[in-house]
Amino acid sequence: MHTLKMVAAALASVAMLAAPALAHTSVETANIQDAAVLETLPDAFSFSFGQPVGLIAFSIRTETGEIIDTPFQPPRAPAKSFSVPLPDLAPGRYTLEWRTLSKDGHPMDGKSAFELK
Ligand SMILES: [Cu+2]
Repeated sequence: MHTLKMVAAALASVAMLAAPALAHTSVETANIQDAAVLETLPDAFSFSFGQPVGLIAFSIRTETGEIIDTPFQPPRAPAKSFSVPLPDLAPGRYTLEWRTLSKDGHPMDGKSAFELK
């Protein structure tokens, strides 16, 4: 699978370049904050970073650890903001998980857990 190959490549690059995380950028804005309790799920998860990053993986995990399939294809081009369409979800607890690639080639994982009422 394409995404897995890219993640494997990213992991390999981390092993080779175990450098300090100085050039890294983190999430600046997100329309679903970590630990949010939502009455209504937005159509998309929109989030942005301080600098352009590559978004190389995105998934939605249920409380029991299952991955919910989405048609999302990570874009190839680096960008400062992303909008990932969300599927209809039943009430419950979920975690959005993503992996970005910073300019210096290091992958960074992020996540945002939320409860949908
Ligand atoms: Cu780095």
